[in-house]
Amino acid sequence: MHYQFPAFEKTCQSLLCKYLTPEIFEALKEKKTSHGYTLHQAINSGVQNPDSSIGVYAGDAESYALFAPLFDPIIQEYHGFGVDDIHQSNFNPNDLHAPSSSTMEEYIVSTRIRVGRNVDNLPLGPAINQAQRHEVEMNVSRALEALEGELGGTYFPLQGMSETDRNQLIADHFLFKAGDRFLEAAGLNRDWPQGRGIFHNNAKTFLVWINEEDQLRIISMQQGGDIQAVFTRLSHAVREIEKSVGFSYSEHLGYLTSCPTNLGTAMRASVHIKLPKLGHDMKRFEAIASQHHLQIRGIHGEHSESEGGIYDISNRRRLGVSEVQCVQDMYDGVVALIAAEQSL
Ligand code: ADP
Ligand code: ILO
Repeated sequence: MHYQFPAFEKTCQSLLCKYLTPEIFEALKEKKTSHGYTLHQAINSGVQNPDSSIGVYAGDAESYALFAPLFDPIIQEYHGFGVDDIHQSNFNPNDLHAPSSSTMEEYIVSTRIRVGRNVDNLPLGPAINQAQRHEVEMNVSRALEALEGELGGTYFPLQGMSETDRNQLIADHFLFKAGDRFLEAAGLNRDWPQGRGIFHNNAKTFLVWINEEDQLRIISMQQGGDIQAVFTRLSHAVREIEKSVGFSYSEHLGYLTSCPTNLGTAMRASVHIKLPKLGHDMKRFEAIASQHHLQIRGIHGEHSESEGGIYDISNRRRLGVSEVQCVQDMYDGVVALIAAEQSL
């Protein structure tokens, strides 16, 4: 297929715009992974959505090597992680220091920690085909429905779910939205809603999204600010799932995910937290967040706005730092944000 160097506007801020030079484009434009994934597919989300912050997606493990001249500088800038660095994992809750307190409970509305995972030896979502997606859904939902105790629950496919139930799950922050334009352009919404769904336990404190941006998003969440308890549940759940599902992992990049921001731990540990005063001093808010490697989002997920002075605060780093460090970043930053809010 013949295609040309994309014409980015001068205002484009994405890492794709920054690092896709005409030379890199020429060197990579004819390349294809063994699953047939091309540069054109890898950059389409950022080309169609010039307001992207990153703009690229991998179609399979091989994409990270084949398109390395583009992916490596993006990974380096986002994670501060070099080509010779090795990812380290530590998912041991005993190594986390995140005690809850009455002050934290006063400010934190809810806590959620998720990790992304993809099944070994299959393409990632942007390059997966319909049959492979169904295979993931079938094998993963079967493994999940065999879990017991607190993790025991039911799988609900999106296909056949009523609009009312689906919208309620989204409104309650349990389920992903439909029609995300970044995922659409990355090829991640093909054959929607087939093969997608959500597993959860009765209490909805342990949930797994199947075949959204990653094949699994394993989630532990609950009301209030007990970050230690949420991390402990997630660590246990991941260990249990790993007994029956093999995940795609690289010594260098850790857990492989379709978006390079999620590589490594693939972990986003977040709180919904009331910070109405800091919300009126965004400069100070952002300075504290940046010092603690945190990201500020609105309360309906990425690319959404804050409501009623409540923000979604999460770790920004995920690669080259352990799972424990991701959550420790979030916890330490939240303590600092609460102190700043109290001083105003
Ligand atoms: P991801 O965490 O997978 O990157 P999003 O930012 O899109 O995804 O968030 C997914 C959903 O999880 C959204 O409905 C969001 O409001 C919800 N969510 C995230 N953090 C929390 C939290 N701490 N408490 C409750 N819901 C949360
Ligand atoms: N492709 C989008 C999102 C990047 C990071 N977030 C997620 C959900 N992967 C962008 O480049 O802004």
